[in-house]
Amino acid sequence: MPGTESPFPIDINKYKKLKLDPSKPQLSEEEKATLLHNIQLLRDIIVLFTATGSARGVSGHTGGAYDTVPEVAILLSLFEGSEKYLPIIFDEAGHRVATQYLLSALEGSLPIEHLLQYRAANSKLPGHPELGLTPGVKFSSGRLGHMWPLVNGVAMANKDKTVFMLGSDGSQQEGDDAEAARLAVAQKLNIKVLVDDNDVTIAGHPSEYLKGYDLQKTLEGHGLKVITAKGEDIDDLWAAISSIVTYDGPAAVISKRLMAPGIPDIEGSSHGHDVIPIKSAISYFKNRGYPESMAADILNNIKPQAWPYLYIGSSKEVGANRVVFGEAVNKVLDTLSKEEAAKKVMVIDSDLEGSTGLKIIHQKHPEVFVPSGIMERGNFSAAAGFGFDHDKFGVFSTFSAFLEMCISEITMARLNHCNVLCHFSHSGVDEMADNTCHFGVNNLFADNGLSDTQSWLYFPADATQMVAVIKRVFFERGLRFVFSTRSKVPWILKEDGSRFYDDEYEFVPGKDEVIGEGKAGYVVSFGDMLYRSWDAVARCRQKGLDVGLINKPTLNIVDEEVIRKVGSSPFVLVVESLNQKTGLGSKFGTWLLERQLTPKYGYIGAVKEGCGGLQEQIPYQGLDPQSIIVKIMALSHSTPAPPTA
Ligand SMILES: Cc1ncc(C[n+]2csc(CCOP(=O)(O)OP(=O)(O)O)c2C)c(N)n1
Repeated sequence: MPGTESPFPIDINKYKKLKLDPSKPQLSEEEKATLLHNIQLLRDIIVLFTATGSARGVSGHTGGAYDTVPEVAILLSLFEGSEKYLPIIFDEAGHRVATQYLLSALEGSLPIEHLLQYRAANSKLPGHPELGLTPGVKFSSGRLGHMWPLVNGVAMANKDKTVFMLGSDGSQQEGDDAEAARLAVAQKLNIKVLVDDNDVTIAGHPSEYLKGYDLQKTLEGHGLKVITAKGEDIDDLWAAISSIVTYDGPAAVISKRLMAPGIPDIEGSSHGHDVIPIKSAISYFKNRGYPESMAADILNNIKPQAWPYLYIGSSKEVGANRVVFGEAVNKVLDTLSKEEAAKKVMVIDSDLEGSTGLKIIHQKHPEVFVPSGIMERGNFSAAAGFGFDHDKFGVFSTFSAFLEMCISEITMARLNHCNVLCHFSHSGVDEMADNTCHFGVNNLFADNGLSDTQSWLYFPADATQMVAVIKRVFFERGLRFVFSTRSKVPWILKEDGSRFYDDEYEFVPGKDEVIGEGKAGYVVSFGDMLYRSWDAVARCRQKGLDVGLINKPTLNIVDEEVIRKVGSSPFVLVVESLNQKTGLGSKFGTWLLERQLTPKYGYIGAVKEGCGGLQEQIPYQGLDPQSIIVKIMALSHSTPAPPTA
């Protein structure tokens, strides 16, 4: 039976339990053979089930989890041999979640067949481990640099145990890891960090983009005992791990290896960071001596799921606003000479240039571009410092989820009157297979200045509006935040079918835009929710309910004229994919009331942990057009509650 209905074709029961004693730093021949057998078996399983993420078009990560299998096999053998270890394999690189799903299957918490649903919507196998969601998963991880500090506390609470954490050369770039190392040393915590130093992250090789970064020196400098080992030499790796396990105090093994060793197409390359392509997985298994049909029957029979829906009021073509950001910046830079551009502008990346649109700036305007590490706080502040000069402008970009990390730096940049243009992509929840830890839903946290300062938060609704926003605000002073989604968005259309935002359109900061007038009430929306709201509004109108729609591309500034217009209508509904607790809807009601405007009021946004998958996330949060219509109907039909005595 092909596809995901197939029985899992690799027998997990061939895993052989093994006990290892760290007081013996040399493996016997038998121990070595068993370890190598287990490593190969577990690696094959990881390759097969992560490749289903490729097949169903939901991406994923193969190489990192595959890399750390030798460390995992050794840790399982230590846990088998003694109770003095906390039997959780914490991992600071949550994208290596395949390891945790595999461990769940090994301990019997998940049926192995279920792993073929890797990253499928509602499978409970999302892109990062989420505690409480997946049977057998023992912690949440996914934001780099966030795990070691927490594991320190776990070690403090379990003083009689040795606590392990898998590390990575990407995650170790985060400043929090340095703080965690210092605390572990100061408190003599019995914590052991096993770092996969494969010299690969998303955007390239740390040895090239972050010269001087040296894990051995860094961790030794903090005071840990550190051993660098050959990760693919099991004798060397065991000698190193046994040595740090018998040492009393914080210690690390740095495993040097190529990314995805032994997987021909992706070995040593950044492509190994992502999910393995189907073709490479099939040839990997062929090389490994499996019949070709084994992987092919499964992988070739999984198809990406399409959700055809004909939206009213937006184009069939879609644009990737997160990429358009970079194109729009290039258009501005094209107007300057290279020398002028280099003097005036600095664009800094945090290992996500391919995802947040900076790559095309890197390619076309290398004179302004600084590739940097996974160090969002430091990189943001560097951009701010560049823009400390009144006539210079820093540009910073990462995912919206990590805006939460930079709040304090944003405050200090504001107090230093810096000029920074920030692009936070992957806002909201749409198509976020990476799931909850990657949701970018607290964007309004960026508006954290007092009332006597101003920041500007912009969320363009389509690609033409994105270009217009950047053109207008690029050389404005102060802190400017521009948001985009992971998903593409269509162009907003007028009722006559022409584009609402055309090449003549000029963006005005702080101005709300009336997409459609209405007498029955207004929906206020922005970004990726505007076209969905426009569809919902159009369908209400077809049923005779004359609803209007407002685009609010500047999230945090009140447009007095428009708020009076919508506030004088029977109802206002704010629709967004940001956090319902902290988004526009949580403010708009106050803005109405303080102007003595009292329409019926409702607001909807993201309300719960994600369901994984892509298009499924929006309806799961109750944000699809049908759900918007239900909310519109409820507001337009409900009568005000009678006043209480
Ligand atoms: C705080 C934070 N910043 C950025 C990311 C996005 N991101 C996920 S994995 C990754 C690169 C990780 O490299 P590494 O940990 O060495 O993993 P490997 O490439 O070896 O799998 C980045 C930048 C993230 N998850 N968390």
